[in-house]
Amino acid sequence: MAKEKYLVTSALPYANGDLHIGHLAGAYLPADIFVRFQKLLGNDVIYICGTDEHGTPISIKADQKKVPPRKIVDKYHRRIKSVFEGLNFCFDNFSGTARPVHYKISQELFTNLLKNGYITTHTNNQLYCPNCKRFLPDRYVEGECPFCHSIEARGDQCDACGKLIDAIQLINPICITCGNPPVIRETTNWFLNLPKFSDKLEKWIESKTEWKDNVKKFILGWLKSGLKERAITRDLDWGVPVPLENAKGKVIYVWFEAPIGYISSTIEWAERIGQPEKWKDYWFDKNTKLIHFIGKDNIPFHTIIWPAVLMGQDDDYILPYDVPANEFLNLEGRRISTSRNWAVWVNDYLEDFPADPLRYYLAANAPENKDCDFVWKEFQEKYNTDLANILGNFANRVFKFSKIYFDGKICIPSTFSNLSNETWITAHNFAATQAKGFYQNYKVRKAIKRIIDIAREGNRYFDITKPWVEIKQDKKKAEETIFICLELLRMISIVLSPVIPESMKKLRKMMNLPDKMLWENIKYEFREKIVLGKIETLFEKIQDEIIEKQIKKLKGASNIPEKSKKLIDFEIFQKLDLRIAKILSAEKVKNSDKLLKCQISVGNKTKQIVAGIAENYSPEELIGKKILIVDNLKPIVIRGEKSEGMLLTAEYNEELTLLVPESDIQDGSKVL
Ligand code: B3M
Ligand code: ZN
Repeated sequence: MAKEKYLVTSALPYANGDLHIGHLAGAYLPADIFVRFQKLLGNDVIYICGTDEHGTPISIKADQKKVPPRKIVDKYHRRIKSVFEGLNFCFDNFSGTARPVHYKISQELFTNLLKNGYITTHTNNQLYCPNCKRFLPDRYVEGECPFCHSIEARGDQCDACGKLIDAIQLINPICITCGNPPVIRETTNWFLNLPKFSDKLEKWIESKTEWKDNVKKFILGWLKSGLKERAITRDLDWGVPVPLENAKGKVIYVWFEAPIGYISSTIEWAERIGQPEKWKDYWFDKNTKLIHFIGKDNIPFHTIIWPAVLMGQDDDYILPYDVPANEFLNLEGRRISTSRNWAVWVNDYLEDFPADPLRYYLAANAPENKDCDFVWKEFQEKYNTDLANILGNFANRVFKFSKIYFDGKICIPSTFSNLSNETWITAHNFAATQAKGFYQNYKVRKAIKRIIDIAREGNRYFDITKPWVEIKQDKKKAEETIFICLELLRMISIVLSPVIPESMKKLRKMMNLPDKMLWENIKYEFREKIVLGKIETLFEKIQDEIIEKQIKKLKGASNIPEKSKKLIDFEIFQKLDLRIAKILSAEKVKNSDKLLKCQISVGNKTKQIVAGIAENYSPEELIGKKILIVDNLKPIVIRGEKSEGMLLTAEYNEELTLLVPESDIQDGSKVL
């Protein structure tokens, strides 16, 4: 069969924060599974991603932290990339949009559209904050949505109804930096003439009969209400500069250039593998199926604006073949919220668990057609039931039996009973036909169900044939049973590998099967003898304690008011001696990235405190700072350094800040 060609992308995560499970469930894990599946089929597929490093999400974060945007971007690029590695993602390239290769191609596409008459310029009214002395594009302003009247709409999009907004349309807008209402000021910007693409876009979308309903409905509705020109430049200083003489101080709008990141990351990949022209084999070959995995809030950008950018080029870029968009994932019955820290952060998860349990639960419970809920208890139960009890137990009993009675060496039987034949055929059908069809259509939940059914069938077959009885009467019969069961496990080790690659690798190793495999190996392959390798437990049960720890962590870190919070008596609080202290000097603790030791003065005494703030503060910037401390803690020794108290900080999502008095009060003062 001719190989198919795929270019698969996941939405580029903003490099302004860490990844949580909601991100994974939407645009990332489904893509990784799809790519692994296509690679198994032997198709020609590359998987492209990177971080989205521009736009107001980045510059606002940089403003808040008072650091250059580049610093934010580098930090989160690193963190996001390492999380994906921890989860065994198989990206062919993971780039970032603040790199020269991206600037170059973005500017080229912009210039080309301009030359072809698809970009216009207008001087029009924009929101301007006289207090902050700046224009307020996109997320710098919030207000009431002109469409659904939700009061939390941002200047670029309303999360409640998903509509794109022009900041100027907001009702009662407010500058998010200072809280003042903005005024209106004229400025010149460049606009993408979307109406010119209306007919083409409509025809293109109508031809997409296979697309998910949620996606098609959304776009057709939008087209019907009429496309308008959209500003694709911004008065900002962080971004890809508009490549025109008369556009000083303007950058290209992030949503114009971010999807171009899919191209620039492919170019970077081609250069990295030493075939710099190879990216064109994908982007200019009409046989390539370009598939963008995204969260549903990104639909309009990927199905209207981005295809228009591609359609307006001289070069014959391919258009998206499909844009599978998942719904949202909630957490323990609530919408995931980064601002309230109601989230499971993937870095945190990886400290306590390997990748596969999360991959499994998120895939088996994926928000494919409707919003879904992540519940820690269900995570435990799903993993323990499907993997530990059904599949793990099946593997365990078969392997154990083989070791005890056959020394781990199973020969192929000369004949098969009807039941054995039927069992093999059913399993093969579940794997080769059904699971395959489901994977191909992004129905991973169903694929998983079918695969676990194979293990269920296996357990049933084992129970019916009773090899522990057979072995006493007819050793050959017992060997036949075990042989069939090993066949089932072999199939599972292939077809479940897109979801839980590490565990399936382990399973294959126990059966002495090669790491590398192809989907076509599901079919029966004559092996005279199967010799098992070293047997280990495939899936360790997840215990209650560790789940309780997660629930505690979630509730403890979130700032959602909680009824069951432990209350303490006032007397206990009174025992704390909280004081203002002044930092006299500070230096890094040897062999530690996190710890600083500070000499502080508290009224008429000085003492030393060791604090885990080295990643957030340099010793120099601390000198002279007034801070809050707990003055009556029993001294302890940390890394060989005495610490005689504790300084108070607040922490949110890896960001930490010292608590400081509002006015310059004498050190030693009591905090009441
Ligand atoms: N960074 C939006 C988001 O993270 C955006 C996706 C870009 S895909 C080209 O929700
Ligand atoms: Zn302001």
